[in-house]
Amino acid sequence: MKVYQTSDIRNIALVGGAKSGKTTMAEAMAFCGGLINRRGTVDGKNTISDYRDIELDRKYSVETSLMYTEFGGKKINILDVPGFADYQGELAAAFNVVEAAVVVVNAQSGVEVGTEIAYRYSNKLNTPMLFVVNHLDAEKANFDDSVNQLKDFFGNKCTVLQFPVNQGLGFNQVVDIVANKLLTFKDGKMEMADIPAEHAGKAEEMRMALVEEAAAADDELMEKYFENGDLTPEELSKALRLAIDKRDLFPILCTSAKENMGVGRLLEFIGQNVPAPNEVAEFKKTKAGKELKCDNANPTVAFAFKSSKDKNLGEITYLRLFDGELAEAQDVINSVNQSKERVSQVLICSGKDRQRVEKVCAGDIFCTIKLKDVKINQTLTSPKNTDDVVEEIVFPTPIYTVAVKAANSNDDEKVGAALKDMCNSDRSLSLENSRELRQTILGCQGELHLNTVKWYFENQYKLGVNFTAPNVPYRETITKSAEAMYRHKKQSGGSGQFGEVHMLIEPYYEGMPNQTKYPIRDTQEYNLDWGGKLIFNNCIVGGSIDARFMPAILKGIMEKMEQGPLTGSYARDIVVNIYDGKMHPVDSNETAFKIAGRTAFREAFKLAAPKIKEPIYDVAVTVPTESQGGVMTDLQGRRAIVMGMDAEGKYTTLRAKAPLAEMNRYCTALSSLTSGRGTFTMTFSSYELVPADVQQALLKAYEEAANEEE
Ligand SMILES: Nc1nc2c(ncn2[C@@H]2O[C@H](COP(=O)(O)OP(=O)(O)OP(=O)(O)O)[C@@H](O)[C@H]2O)c(=O)[nH]1
Ligand SMILES: [Mg+2]
Repeated sequence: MKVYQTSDIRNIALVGGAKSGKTTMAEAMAFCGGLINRRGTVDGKNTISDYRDIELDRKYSVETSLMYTEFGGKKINILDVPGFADYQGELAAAFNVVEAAVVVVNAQSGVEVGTEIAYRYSNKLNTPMLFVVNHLDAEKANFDDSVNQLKDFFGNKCTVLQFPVNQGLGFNQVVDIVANKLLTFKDGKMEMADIPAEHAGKAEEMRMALVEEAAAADDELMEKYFENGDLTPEELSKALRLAIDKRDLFPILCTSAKENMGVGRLLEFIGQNVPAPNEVAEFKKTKAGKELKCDNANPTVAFAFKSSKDKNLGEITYLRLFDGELAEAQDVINSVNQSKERVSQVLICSGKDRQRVEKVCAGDIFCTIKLKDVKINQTLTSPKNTDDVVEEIVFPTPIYTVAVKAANSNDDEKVGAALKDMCNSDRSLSLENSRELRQTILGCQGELHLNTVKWYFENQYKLGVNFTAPNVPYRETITKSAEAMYRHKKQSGGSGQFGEVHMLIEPYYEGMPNQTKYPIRDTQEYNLDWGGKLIFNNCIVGGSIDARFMPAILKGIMEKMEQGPLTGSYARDIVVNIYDGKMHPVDSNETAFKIAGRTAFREAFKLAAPKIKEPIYDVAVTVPTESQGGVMTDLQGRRAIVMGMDAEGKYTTLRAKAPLAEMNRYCTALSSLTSGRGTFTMTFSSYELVPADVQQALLKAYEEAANEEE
């Protein structure tokens, strides 16, 4: 297999709406490059990039596939990224390792959720972008509508470089403004001819507008344009390349991936107008801010952006080489944890097929196997530049959480290992073993993402697993003062136990003066691990309880604070004053005082108008303005209080405070209220008292559960 030089490498990601034709496009690209001599189809389950069992089963992409094609002497690395919004983690990774995103748009539906998400990432990461209006052979294809929507959503940088002559059934011709030709597609071939008179006027007008726009990318070109009133094809090409790279221009091109029309020309366009890895306006940086210039002469910097587990090969690590070369059997250092690694094989991917190469040049994308311990977001370097750590990919934070439990407790360990595996290769999942909730909590991007996890459990790991709503981390507190005493006395057999504790408990609030009706001898303030405070005051006079028993009393109280008297939730924000008690000269010991402290606390708690507090979150929901009303009504139905709203472009962001208990599966509801276009974030705000009816329901549920356990 040939080694491609950096200047001959192009890295692109195929992104965009679900089912817009990315996988079909990737297949046509491989075909155009002569890598395959028959094009597979997604429905025929024989494409290069949708090869995983789950993809064959579902007939859509679930993971990004790495493949390549060769066109005009250039190696074009293609990342075929899944389009469903729930697989955004794949999108985040892909955007970090390519020089341009090719956003595939379905001509029948225009701008979709996936188009908008792709645009957002491109904006955030400053990645150049090309739009390809696909499905032009479909009966309902509407190029003009699609273009208008693109401009409407993403502005006037969206520039038509090709338009179809005969879209819909029978589609086979495109006017190419840059080539200044009519392209006709027939039997997988493309012919070029002069633009017929009926389209020549429009084409020339568009070409001149393009020349003027593109020339603005460079002062020298602008001067030439002013001098001659036009640019030569070479000058135009240079101008385009600069404008695309600087994100001053988003070209719009035309294809039918299914019929392999326009795909060869698209590859040629990419070869000519997407910068090589060493020609970009902005280089990737290390965390320390050093530019990685994709130069073979520099020491190696390879970045792991994806990993997956293969039945036979074990872990496959996908890497992008941001600097230097990398050869087979090269020793490298994982610059994140300083461990030594050997890259025993350098593999070039074409979906599930891999070919060994002796080395890869700066800028290339490849994979390798059998690394000891390299995770996504880690960097491999030469021993001499171990300070180089590539800026990490920021994966989307999970917005949907579920509690996971093995159906059969014998499988607990296996389920735990499978979850860990999945989270290792998909960083948009999260996993937490919550001691407080006594649940394993899996975070994901939505219902479809969760279904994917379920599919793996069922079909790959063959494990029965139950998914339930996560418990809500309630808190318990008191709302008035109360006193209680408890005497713990046991005098059967040998040495007995005796301890008596009297306490006054009061609600704690921020800034309260630390004084009670009893004089305080000693005070201790505890910031509880679960939030809130416990103030523990020793108000004993006359030595009714020895100071040495105070820690035991505190321990007993803490035990009850950890498992509150109402529902077993953590208790918080309480002042405890120990003001009296009794000891026995022989039988008093720590255990006795611990029990007395715990029980007196429980009794006082019950008398102190105890209340349940629930976590309230700051929620920011961004939705298309037309669905704002429905979203607001839904939020209010969730006991949320809307705090304000801001409009920006077509979108409105609603800010609200909402109880966590009501926000379970919110992503699903929001998706259906906004046709998938709404997004939201949630951050913890405070604990607030639950309404009386909610408290009643919680107490009842706790009682029932406790009875069941007995
Ligand atoms: N008529 C027509 N159908 C197409 C075209 N491109 C793709 N399709 C069909 O559209 C469906 C979806 O195509 P895919 O290639 O799987 O789309 P995708 O964008 O990869 O989908 P995801 O990966 O799930 O986001 C398939 O049935 C394709 O045959 C096209 O240009 N014209
Ligand atoms: Mg696909």
